[in-house]
Amino acid sequence: MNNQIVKRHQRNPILTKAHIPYPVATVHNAGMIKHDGTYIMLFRSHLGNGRSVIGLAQSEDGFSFRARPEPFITPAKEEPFRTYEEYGVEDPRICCIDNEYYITYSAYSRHGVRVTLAKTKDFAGLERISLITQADYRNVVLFPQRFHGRYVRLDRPHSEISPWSIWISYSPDLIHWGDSKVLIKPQTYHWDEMKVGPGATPFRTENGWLTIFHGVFKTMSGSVYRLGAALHDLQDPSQLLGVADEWILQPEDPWEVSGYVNNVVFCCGAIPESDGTVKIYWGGADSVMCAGTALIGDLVEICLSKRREPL
Ligand code: BMA
Repeated sequence: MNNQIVKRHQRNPILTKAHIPYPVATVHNAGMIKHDGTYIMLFRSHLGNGRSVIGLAQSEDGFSFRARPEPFITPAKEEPFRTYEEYGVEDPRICCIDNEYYITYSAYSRHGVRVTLAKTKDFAGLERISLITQADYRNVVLFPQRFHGRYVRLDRPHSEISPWSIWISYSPDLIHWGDSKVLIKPQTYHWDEMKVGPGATPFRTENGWLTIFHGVFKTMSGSVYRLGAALHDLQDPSQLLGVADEWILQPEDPWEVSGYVNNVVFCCGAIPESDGTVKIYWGGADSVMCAGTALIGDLVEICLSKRREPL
């Protein structure tokens, strides 16, 4: 069964508001990276006013996390970021390029949602670089290497004519982006028929770049967020080798089914290990952080053997 590709960790949820040393209503949608052998988790929390900040927790084994006493990213006080982060910062992704950690996160304001790019060398401080999208973009994930000298990202613009789809764009400097092309669209009467969006930072496998994305299906009792997988060509990530027709994870545990937003599993980070497994992290019901493990080979296999049309 496809829902067994990802084995849930026995101590889920692995991080909740009870573990956070400052007052928060939720802990979810965390970006992940391994830094000097330590697992770093940048997690989103709703504050009591309904707006979000980003905290940092760390772990030696990838499952037991300890949160820092203060949030790591709060809305900027300096322009131009202050205007666009007024309503909060959400859903970070982390990507290591040339020994620097780049963080992309949603910046909410009265002008819509944009994406801020920031960087750090060691997770001590943070330097904001630029707002790298206009409004109505979310879920920017960077590839951890350049292709023919250019940086590459996946993102998710939204328009009424082409709702919530996954696109690819290129940049010489991480700031100016272009040559955009649509890669994956929601499929009618399918588990992702309402929206798709990039999830975890892509990771390299022998067979291609593996991406984990979310797909949304609208029901009579609200929308259901599930996770899917896609495989991109190693040399040219705009070429899809396969998009798995079936989801790899859906809300099933009580803390995924019911919470701040019911029926949500939402992934912003995965960490491939040298033993052929990948640790996958997801927010459950926009309330708690969960983790699981999959065999990278199984994810590749489902992308190649059970394909659906990307567009
Ligand atoms: C999306 C985003 C995510 C959230 C999801 C489910 O649109 O807001 O941050 O996890 O909805 O509520």
